[in-house]
Amino acid sequence: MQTEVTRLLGIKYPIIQGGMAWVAEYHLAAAVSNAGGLGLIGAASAPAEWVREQIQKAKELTDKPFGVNIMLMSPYADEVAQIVAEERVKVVTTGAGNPEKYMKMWKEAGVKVIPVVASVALAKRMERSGADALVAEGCEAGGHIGESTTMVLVPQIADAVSIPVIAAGGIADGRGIAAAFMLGAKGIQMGTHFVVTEESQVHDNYKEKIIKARDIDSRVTGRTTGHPVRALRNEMTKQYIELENKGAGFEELEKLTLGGLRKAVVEGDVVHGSVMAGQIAGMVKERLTCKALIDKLVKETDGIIGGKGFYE
Ligand code: TUI
Repeated sequence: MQTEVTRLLGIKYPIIQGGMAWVAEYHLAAAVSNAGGLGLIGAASAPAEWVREQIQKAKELTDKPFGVNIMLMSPYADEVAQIVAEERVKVVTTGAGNPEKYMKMWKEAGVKVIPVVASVALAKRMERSGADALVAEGCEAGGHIGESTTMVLVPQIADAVSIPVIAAGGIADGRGIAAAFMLGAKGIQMGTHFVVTEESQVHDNYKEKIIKARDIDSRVTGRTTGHPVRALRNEMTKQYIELENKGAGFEELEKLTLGGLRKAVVEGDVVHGSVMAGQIAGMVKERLTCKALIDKLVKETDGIIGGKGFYE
């Protein structure tokens, strides 16, 4: 599965693990990179020194390339951006904003820059600012999302830019990967399936909640506040959506979700916490090691489109 993405990043397979807040720590990132994909450490809203430690620990576990995802709404984004350059991390992905102001610093440090975008407008702007590739993330994804689905976003972005596009949102098996290639992607990013891998350090309750999820168990909160977030339905999403329907304001709603992701991932409170996961949760039925998962994905994808000219 050699594509522009594997060549750009120096990896074996064009499969990237999403930089999920609280979930994507160094054990997971190193396991994905060791299995031939690209592992990411999710900086989320963590302090910069935590991110530096994570990078150093990942370097001890793998000699393969790995990356850091910077959540641009973080109060520590400036410092984390600096650390990524100092530590000569191979790849940075960004989410929930526009990373333009860091681009020059990263390029000078030899860091490959892959912004996550949810619109054609931002995709074009990122290409102009020097991005090496893009992740086009559809609203099937978990966490903070945009408006368009992967099915419509990926081909429009692939047509609008000449840098490689990596599809994300709604992909959990070889069929999804093959479909992404047909839409014009040269690689894919997956989050939810990696949450339940053996190497993932999240609370068992969180993994079980994903494995038990059905097709209809996904909800989006925060559409009224302009911060839509996809999670599995539970008491928190129920109360949130009820309050939204009653016209509650941002501050009241925010109280309900504050610290909610940590509560679910670390403490295992999947009733009142925020169990962010993609719509694809209903398809995730087994816990595998990262290597077994990636090998399975490659085999399935190859079985569908291998030799048809998509990996070039
Ligand atoms: O960033 C994500 N997904 C995330 S971030 C996150 S952390 C969080 N925790 C609690 C509440 C809310 C968030 C959880 N999941 N995905 C990448 C992504 N970026 N999706 C959409 C976007 C995006 C949206 C708007 C990127 C840029 C943008 O506008 C930028 C601009 O200024 O034009």
